[in-house]
This record gives sequence, C-alpha cells and structure tokens, in this order.
Amino acid sequence: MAEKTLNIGLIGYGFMGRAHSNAYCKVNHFFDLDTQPVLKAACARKPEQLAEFASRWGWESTETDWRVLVERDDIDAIDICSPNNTHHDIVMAAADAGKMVLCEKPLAMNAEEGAEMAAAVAKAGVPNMVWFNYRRVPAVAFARQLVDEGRIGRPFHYRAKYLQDWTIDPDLPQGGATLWRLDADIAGSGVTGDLLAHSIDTAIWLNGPIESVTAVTETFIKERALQDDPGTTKPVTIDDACLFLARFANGSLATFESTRYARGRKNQNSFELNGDKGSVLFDLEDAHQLQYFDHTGEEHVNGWRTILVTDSDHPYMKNWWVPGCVLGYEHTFINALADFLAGLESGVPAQPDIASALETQKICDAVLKSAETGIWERV
Ligand code: SOE
Repeated sequence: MAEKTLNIGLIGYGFMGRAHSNAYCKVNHFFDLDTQPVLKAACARKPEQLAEFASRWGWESTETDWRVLVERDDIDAIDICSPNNTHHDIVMAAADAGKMVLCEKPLAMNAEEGAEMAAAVAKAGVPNMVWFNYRRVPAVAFARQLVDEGRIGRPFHYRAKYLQDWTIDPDLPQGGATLWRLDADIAGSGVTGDLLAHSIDTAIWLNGPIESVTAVTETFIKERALQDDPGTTKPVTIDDACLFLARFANGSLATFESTRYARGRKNQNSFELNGDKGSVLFDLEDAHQLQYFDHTGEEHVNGWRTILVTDSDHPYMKNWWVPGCVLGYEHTFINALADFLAGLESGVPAQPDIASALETQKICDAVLKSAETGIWERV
C-alpha cells in the first residue's frame, strides 16, 4: 500500500486530460509505489463540461482559472494538458509556487520559451517530466535495452516516420476547442511539434544527440474556416508535412518524415535503426512487437525475427498481464506516471524532464528554421 499521497491539479480535459486521469486512477493498481496520486482538482475554462469531466473521472474539485489552481495549498503537482501556447506561463507560475510539474508535449511554442521553463524548474528544484509517452511502449523501451546491450553495434542509419491522415478534408475548420492543432498561434507549429517531437524524443533517447538538420515543409491546404466562426476563413500557417535529414553526434545519418496527409495512415509512428551488428524496427500500429535482426549469429540462419514484447522480463510487462496479452495506448501513460512516481522515491528523476525535452524543442526549432532558410542548420 502507498504510504504517501500526491495531490494533482490537472489543467485541460481534452484527449490528454482523459489519458492522464486514467493513469492517475490506475497506476497504483498495477505498480508497487510508495506514492498514491490523488485527483484533487481539475481545471478548465468551461464550467459545465468541466463538471461533467470531473465527475466522470473522480476529480474532487474544480477550478476555472489555472492561476487559482497553481496557488492552492492543497496541490502538490500541476499537470498541463492544455494547448501548447499555455505551457510556458503555467510552468513558470507552477515552479514559482514550488509545485511539481508534469507537462504534455511539445514542451513549448519554441526553444526560447523552453529554456525559460527549464531554468524555472531548476531554480525551484521541483521534480518535473514531459509526457513523451511513446518511450513507455514496452517494445520501444525494449529497443533501448537492445541498444544498451550493444546488440545494434555501431549505428549507421535511423529512419523515422510519423504519418496520419485526418486533415486531408479542405472543409475541416481550424482553431476552437478541438482543432487548435491546426492553428499555429496556439500550436506553435504543425506536424513538427505535434508528431515529429515524438519521433525526435525517441530518436535521441535511442541514438544520442542530433547535431544538424536540413528540412522541407509544406502546407497543402492554405486557408481554412474557423471552428468557432464558420463564416470566417484564416490562412493556415502550420506545416502540414515536414521531412528532414539529420546527422547524429555518433556519426549516423537519419531521415524523418511526418504528415497528416498520408491517406490510410492513422497513427503510424515508426522507426528503424541499423547498426553493424543488428537492426531494430518498430511500428506503433503493431505496438506489441519489435522486429530485430541479429547479425552476430551464423550467417546462413540470420533473419529478421518478430519479438512479441509481452513477457514478464520485457520492460514494464511484469506489472501487467500474462505473456501474449498486449497493452494499448493508455498503458503508455500509466507506465510513464509509474516512472515519475518511482523517480520521486528513488531520487533519480524520470526522463525526459523539461531540461531534456528542451533538446527536442531545439531540434524542432532548427528543423523549422531550415525549412525557411533552405540550408543545413546546427542544433
Ligand atoms: C495528433 O493527432 C495526436 O493526437 C498527437 O497530438 C499525439 O501526441 C499523438 O500521440 C497522437 O496524435
């Protein structure tokens, strides 16, 4: 049984508000932790929807102003699930109030904001984490284990794709409660911050720092109506697609591709890493397995093998079901939260924290800059 409690104040009740609420409800059912999160207060601007959300998930109280939430004495940690243009101000205020911070990705609108946020939490000495949940897919963590075990050897190539298709319809509006990801003033960027930030976080976790990039972006639909004012249209300034080349500090080369215009691709987040001793291939649309090529065995029987990453000695799996029973999207948030709480107990902070997520933000900025300048940019 958990001995301590951690009072959470959650901001935002959309897709991520639900994913995080679920994690707070479940984490102690599956992980042995000293700390039990308490769903203390949920915060959002629309009182009716907020009340419905709070009662559905069991939040004890509500606030409609995040500044009030941050100042509450009974809140230990602020969890930010609101749109990207709110992250900076909330983190700054939360750090100032001495609260722990859990922040959704992308960290910020740009690296300048991110650097201020990293400095603020460092100065306040408050534990913090950015929810790059795909690190917590057991098969992705298992890929990292294979890298650490030296099974990939000297890396040569990294190939990442993050493909979706939900914005192809030109009649889809932008902005508003659900489509703010299409509005650069709120999201900061398009697929670069929303999708490639995930790919970059995974890539630098598996293969180390990225030194330089050269990118191309495209906005396919140039104008969209506003969700909140259908009669008015506004130019679209997000990147609908972004492709970039990168050089890693370890000498390997990478390609990254992301779009919301790949018809038929719903959430294809995939990567392949090729080294002299072996390769790994992961695809979120087959999230329970990892493809592994081992070149160290006898040549005539070498081949790609598909590893079902569900055994109790695979990452995270001893906390879940019996072998062969696969996890889903929501479990990645529970695993992430378990790591955060375990980090509080061990004193070894869960990653990526804000300082580490700033590296991803810097790469996103360099990518967007390169798309403008047309030349290689150093990170
Ligand atoms: C966008 O469609 C989105 O919801 C991202 O914002 C998430 O980070 C990604 O994991 C799934 O797709």
